Amino acid sequence: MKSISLIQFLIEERRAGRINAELSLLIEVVARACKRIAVATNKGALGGVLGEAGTGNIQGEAQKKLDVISNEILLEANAWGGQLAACASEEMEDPQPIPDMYPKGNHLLLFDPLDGSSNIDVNISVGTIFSILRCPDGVTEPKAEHFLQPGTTQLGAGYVVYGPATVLVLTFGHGTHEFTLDREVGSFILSRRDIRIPEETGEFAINMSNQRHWEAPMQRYIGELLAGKDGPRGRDFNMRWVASMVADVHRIITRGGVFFYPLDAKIKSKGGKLRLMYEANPMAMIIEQAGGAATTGRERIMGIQPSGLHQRVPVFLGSKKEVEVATHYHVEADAAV
Ligand code: AFP
Repeated sequence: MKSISLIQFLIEERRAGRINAELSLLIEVVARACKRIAVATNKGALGGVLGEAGTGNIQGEAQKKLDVISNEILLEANAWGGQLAACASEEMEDPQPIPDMYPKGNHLLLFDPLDGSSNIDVNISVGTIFSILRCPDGVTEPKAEHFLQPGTTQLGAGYVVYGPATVLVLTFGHGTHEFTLDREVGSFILSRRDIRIPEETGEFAINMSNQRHWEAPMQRYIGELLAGKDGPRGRDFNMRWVASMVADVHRIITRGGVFFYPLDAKIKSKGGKLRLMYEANPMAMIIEQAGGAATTGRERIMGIQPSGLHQRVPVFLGSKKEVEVATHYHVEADAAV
């Protein structure tokens, strides 16, 4: 089969009228920046990139050196291109405007530059997650409130997983597609077009150590999976938990499955663990475009009107049937109160 590079794919999509030139260029710039992040990440201990940076981020989390390096790579790559009005990042409290010496564009880029960074020092896959919004008309100096758009308004979303292979998964509202980095050529090559996630699955991902803190409907749902074929579900289930959302989601994109980061008593006051704008929303778009579902356990993630740039939400995403069963248990429990 003739290999199709990311650039060829984007040109095809532009000719088909499914993407415009500015968005296409932006995706290429982000993909190129992620190749540089892959090089930095793959150096491991030899690159002096492991360990703590000695700084903290807006989330109050200690930053890894690669968190900072990845953030800088994405900011630098996107400064001069002319497609963006501003960037927002998990690593920065406020949006970063495009420097005045460069032309501005009509897009807003949000990213988690290195998701799963607590796994870096133990050489487990990590990734970059990004979301693309339109900058409101007439806004030349975007502030945080200009980013607060529901996930349904995303023009595009993607992630790159830095694993045994470096893989980009991308959507701009016309299906979800996968590109694998050909390191010898330095190009992302189309490896799966129009991915479909099976509606049924026998595999779930959750951090079981939080079980005693979960809400009752989550206890019920996971309890039924653990009961296996002798329980109400009548089948056995397998469990995985990488603790890198990008790696867990990529497994689901590849073979189906369902991922949960539910509310629990420890994080209830924060609203959840994962961030809406640059983790939950982009992953929700990717999953929905692949035929899956993504909710908070009570509502569709992409329907949420954001209230803050670093807002956190519970995340249930993946194979549609399991997301629907778990969500139904929560809605039913709320209605019974
Ligand atoms: P880090 O980026 O701090 O490693 O957090 C990763 C993450 O945001 C997401 O990628 C994982 O799914 C989730 O946190 C893992 O959370 P636990 O460490 O509580 O299992």
